[in-house]
Amino acid sequence: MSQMFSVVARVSFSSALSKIVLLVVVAVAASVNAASPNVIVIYGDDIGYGDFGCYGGVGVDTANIDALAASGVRFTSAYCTAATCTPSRYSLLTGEYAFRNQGALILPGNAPLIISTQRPTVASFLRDSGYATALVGKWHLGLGSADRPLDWNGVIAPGPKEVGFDYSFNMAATADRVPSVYIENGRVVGLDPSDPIEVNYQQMVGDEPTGITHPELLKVQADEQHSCTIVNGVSRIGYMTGGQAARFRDEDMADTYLRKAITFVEKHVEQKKDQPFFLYYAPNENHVPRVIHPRFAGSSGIGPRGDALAVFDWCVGRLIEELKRVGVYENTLIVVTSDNGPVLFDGYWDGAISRQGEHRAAGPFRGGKYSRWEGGTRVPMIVSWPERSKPQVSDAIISQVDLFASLASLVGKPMPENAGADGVDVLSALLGESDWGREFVVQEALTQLAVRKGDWKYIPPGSITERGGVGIWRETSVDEPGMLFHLAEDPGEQNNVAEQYPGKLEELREIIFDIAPG
Ligand code: NG6
Ligand code: CA
Repeated sequence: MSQMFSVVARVSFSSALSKIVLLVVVAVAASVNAASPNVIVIYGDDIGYGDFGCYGGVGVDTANIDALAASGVRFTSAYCTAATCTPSRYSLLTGEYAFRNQGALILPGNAPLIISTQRPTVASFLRDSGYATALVGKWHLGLGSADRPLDWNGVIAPGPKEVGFDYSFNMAATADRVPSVYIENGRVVGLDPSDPIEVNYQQMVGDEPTGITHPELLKVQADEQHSCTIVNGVSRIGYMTGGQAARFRDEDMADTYLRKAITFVEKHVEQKKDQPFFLYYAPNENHVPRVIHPRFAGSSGIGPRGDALAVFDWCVGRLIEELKRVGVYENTLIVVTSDNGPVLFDGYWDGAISRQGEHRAAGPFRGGKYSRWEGGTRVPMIVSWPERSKPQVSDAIISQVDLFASLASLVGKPMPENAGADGVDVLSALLGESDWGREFVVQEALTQLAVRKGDWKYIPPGSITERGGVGIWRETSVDEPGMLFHLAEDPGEQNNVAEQYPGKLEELREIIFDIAPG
């Protein structure tokens, strides 16, 4: 155990025979319980409630995830905190609802870090509790500080390391945003110093082709927002120049992240078998652009979006195989979930809508990414710890914001005082030891809120934004006093019963008011 410290006590005493100097070496284990498992959070991107076979998904083979679900706990009422990436990731790592941080909006690739380095995160907490910690995959929580421009050619900090990750291999934001490079421990991988990177979201830098000027160079056509600099035949959001040798190939991204995740586990176990690890593994699948490696292209019956899900499933399976091979699978708690609900068309013409067939990405729920309908934040979530899990399907209401408090409970330590306080310890639900999670959960979409309590869901006045089809945004206005749904009878949120149950509406309205006044 790395964080063991030795107390060497020199106790001298005399006896009838001689003076004996006794060295008493007392090894005191640090705070981690001997039994503390490794923890791996596999955070899918834009994967909907209905996308995996075990949640009813059709046309895609997700056998590895389905098997994990069968041996662990599969949740039917698990929520990410928001219907987009940055706020959900913020909450998962900090234990704080993202609406409390005004910077927790979909970030451009050159945004500064939005997590204060003073704030404990799941990663820093586990690190301080004796875990080795690693991030592999999508970051999208900003890099660098707000008071000076980030130099992509130097040390990129503060970032993952400063909020608790010993090791990091990540992209800055999303695959559809520049800079299209990997960053390992705060440095762009494979950067040639004579070809420095420059990034700009306001205006063009350099003279490289864009989706607008050179559509003939594109592998996949894109809408205007996604038509800036072309990297690897894909036009992106934002402009970049330089860093040619460092640019990633979308087709290889899943393999690259998987290899880094596996290498981290392998090396760690080889060198420090007794120290537990925390791996936050955030693949790109199935965020746009869905540019699939040839060996998976066409592997699903529903086009590149399904192929991306198959890739995700394959990565989960490979990682599990590796955990088994190095002998740590049994004592590893694995969480598989998603950062927001599904979206079919999200800027690139990849056939996700026309080819979906019978597949319903949000399952029985209405809406998806960006929206306050259930489909925006109710996500698949599977928790498996072979040594401990009581396999079952659980209807407990839980939120990803609860992860921090639950892991604190797992390692038997109190939450740090200045940690996010919105989480509830739902460890026993995560392990299948209880079917109770939390009483209510707040859902956010593009800064507007909703709340679910028991079977009821309340959507305050405002609007609901959705992708309505290829190139179409749909906006639903929610008038006073808001909308009320009974989710058990009406999971698809079709019948607004606000008028029939004014008392219930008031009860839920007050929850929102108390938790987010104004
Ligand atoms: C949106 C992008 C979308 C996607 C999303 C972030 C436009 C029109 N759309 O702004 O393509 O990148 O941001 O997705 O620019 S998320 O999963 O990281 O939140
Ligand atoms: Ca996402």
